Amino acid sequence: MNSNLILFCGMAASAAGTAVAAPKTAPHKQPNIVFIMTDDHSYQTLSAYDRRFIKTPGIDRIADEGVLFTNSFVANSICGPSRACMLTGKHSHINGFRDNRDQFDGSQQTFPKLLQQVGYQTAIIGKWHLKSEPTGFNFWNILPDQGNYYNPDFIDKNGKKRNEGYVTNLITDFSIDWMKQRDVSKPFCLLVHHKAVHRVWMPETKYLKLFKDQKFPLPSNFYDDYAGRTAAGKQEMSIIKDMDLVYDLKMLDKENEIQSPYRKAYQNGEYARMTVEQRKAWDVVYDPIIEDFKARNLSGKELTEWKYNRYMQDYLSCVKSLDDNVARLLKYLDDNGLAENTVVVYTSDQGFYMGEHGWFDKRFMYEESFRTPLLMRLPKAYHAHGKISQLVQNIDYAPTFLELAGIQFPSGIQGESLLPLLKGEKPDHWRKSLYYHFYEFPGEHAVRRHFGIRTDRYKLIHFYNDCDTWELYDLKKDPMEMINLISSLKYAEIVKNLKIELSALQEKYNDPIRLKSQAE
Ligand code: SGN
Ligand code: CA
Repeated sequence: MNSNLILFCGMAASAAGTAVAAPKTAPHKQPNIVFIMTDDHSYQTLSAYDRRFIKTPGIDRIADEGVLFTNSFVANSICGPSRACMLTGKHSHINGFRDNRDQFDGSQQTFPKLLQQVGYQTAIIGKWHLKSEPTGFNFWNILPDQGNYYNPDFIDKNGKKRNEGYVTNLITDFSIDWMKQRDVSKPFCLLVHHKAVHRVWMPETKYLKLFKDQKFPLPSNFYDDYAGRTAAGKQEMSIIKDMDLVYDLKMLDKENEIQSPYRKAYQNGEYARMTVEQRKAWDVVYDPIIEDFKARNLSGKELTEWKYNRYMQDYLSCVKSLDDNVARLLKYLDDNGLAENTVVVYTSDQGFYMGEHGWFDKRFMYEESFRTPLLMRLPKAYHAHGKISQLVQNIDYAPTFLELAGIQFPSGIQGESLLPLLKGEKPDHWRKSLYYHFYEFPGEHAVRRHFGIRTDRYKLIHFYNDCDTWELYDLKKDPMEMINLISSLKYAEIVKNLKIELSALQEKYNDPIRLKSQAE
């Protein structure tokens, strides 16, 4: 076991945190909640945050008419764990779902269950990825595991059924269908949880050509050499090394000349799911790209940059369908008199690398995957508009939804209600630092286990398990996190104080894995 850690085995997973009193007078009747979450949607590809790559007017509308959180983060940057944090308002070591191989304990308290107790109708449609059957929902219709882009299977209480169509459209169709048949006398909470934009980024046929001829600028740190960052050098999520020509980039040549260990996985997987018509539309666009790619016989830097571009083209096309569908959902709320009393939330289960550090995927506590988009449109009674810059985390959603519904939420929830921020207040006591813990190692993409703390300016990370390293970043001077300052004498005092604060967070959140002493 790593010398920097003490494992408090058997420590009760009792929850830290304080109960928050219910608002004395509810500002209005219980609002409906539409909680839209996408999978792996980077803030870099959402124009409310970043206008370099794509315009997303459908999603941006939520922030234009509401608020945009500019410092929104997750607690553990990977799918299942993120979802468990959101449902419970608790960190992974408390809700028990540390990595994607775990199974969610559905008997525990979640915000949908608590909403049901005060009369809400609850539903989840789309990606679930928590293995156990959903609990706390009056209706659920979920994708098995990761789900598929084309003609996906969905599972509801009656079993599994294949549905013809594109997954992002289907999830929206089913969500609207559910709203149509709900009991209109009750408030509702609907979780619209998309599969897109998860690997392997299969665009909808109508958008196959959208970015076909577009070139995207490489991030400034694309050719990172990982100097001074051991764990970053050991990952397996590099566009150069790990992004597969056939599986990820769709170069399934008929002549079977492009070598790939994952050829069959793509051919018998997503590609095989298409109908004859869909595949025809697909091949009409991809066959010439494949032909051109083979003719150019690229290597070295040229091949790398071709791969980056190809990745961006498919990823962004999937974002386009998401944007259309968010616009469609908002229109349904408008057309049915629901816009005024419905909280609309848009987020992703984590951020994603668009080539920063040379990567795709997530997991690291570095900014691109630690951050996640968060946009909210509020009922009339909440006055905040524009940008909210306080540090917020996905464990905050559960207490926020509960407080919006007028529930005095039970102690044990570790997140903070965002309500004061949504009312336009600037509370002095707001958190000054965030805690993060990632566990999935050994595992796909080989990101080492780590925990850390982030303040508005600094980030301290400790990698452990088969790695024993510390990293410090001064985010003001080095926003791309290229210079590890852990050994810099100039920062020694900052490191000392951050370690003290990190220890305090581990104690506050009751993490059984802790620093042995603050002095380390
Ligand atoms: C799959 C992907 C990985 C991805 C994990 C977790 N491989 O295993 O690239 O990191 O999901 O993603 S794939 O070959 O199946 O596409 S998560 O968002 O569900 O956590
Ligand atoms: Ca994800």
